[in-house]
Amino acid sequence: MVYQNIIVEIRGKVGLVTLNRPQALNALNEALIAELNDALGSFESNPEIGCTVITGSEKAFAAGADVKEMAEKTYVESYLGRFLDGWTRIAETRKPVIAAVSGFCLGGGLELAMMCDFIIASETARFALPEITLGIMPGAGGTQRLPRYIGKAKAMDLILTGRMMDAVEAERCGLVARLVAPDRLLDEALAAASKIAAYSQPIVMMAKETVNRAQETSLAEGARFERRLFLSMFSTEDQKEGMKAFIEKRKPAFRNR
Ligand code: DAK
Repeated sequence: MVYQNIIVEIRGKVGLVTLNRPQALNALNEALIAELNDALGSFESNPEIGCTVITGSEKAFAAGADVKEMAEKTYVESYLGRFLDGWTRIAETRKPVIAAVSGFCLGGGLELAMMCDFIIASETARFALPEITLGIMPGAGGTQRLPRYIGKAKAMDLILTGRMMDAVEAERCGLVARLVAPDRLLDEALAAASKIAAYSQPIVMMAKETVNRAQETSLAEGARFERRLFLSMFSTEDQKEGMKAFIEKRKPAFRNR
């Protein structure tokens, strides 16, 4: 696929996607989402890649779904044409994905960032779900994921008022994992991604799957799921290598087996 709305690079074991529609503050149109899905799919099937970073520009991670593309849609046309169906693919990614966010991260842009495994933000980042101002509500998981990240009270505040939250507030309330100076953003995200990608890939993927279970099930069921996957790790060569390397005081050489 030829990419016109994103830039795709491979940095060591890390896949890097830069959203690239500067004329529209990286508004997420159907073409961009299709390209993003294609890139994520190629990283998923590439055994050399262990983690992905999605980033935008200094001014905008993404200012939302493309309002100009949506404005005149009818229900039947959207339903029959499966408009916006492609968005769910991102949350199904099995390898870890980090969102490196600078500038505006609004609407569908924030929903995309929340589908990633964690967000590293620059001090300039600004977050909002402003859909209410357009006569709609969030539709790509925002009403479900935001309360899970930051709790009901603050999620209600943001979704019902549409107000913007700055990066400090976003970190304080748990939306953002790390806050960094603007010129450090990509380096920090790539360093985190490289660190993850150097670990055993199947173990990392199982850890991601297990943490995600915490959002979907009861504590008892989640703990049972964790126990089952934990014990299964003793059937991997990487568990043997990781523990042996610790005892022998050397770095482990994981082989994804
Ligand atoms: N869509 C289309 N174009 C956009 C855009 C957007 N979301 N955001 C900005 N742009 C365009 C502007 O129209 C402008 O284009 P020109 O006029 O130059 O042609 C250009 O980007 C620069 O924007 P501004 O001139 O407005 O720049 P400012 O610095 O003055 O303002 C701003 C920046 C981010 C505050 C402002 O652009 C703004 O408020 N943008 C809209 C933010 C917004 O309302 N976002 C939420 C959109 S609704 C779903 C999946 C996803 C969604 C729903 C369902 N399913 C899977 C079912 C998501 C919905 C949304 O995100």
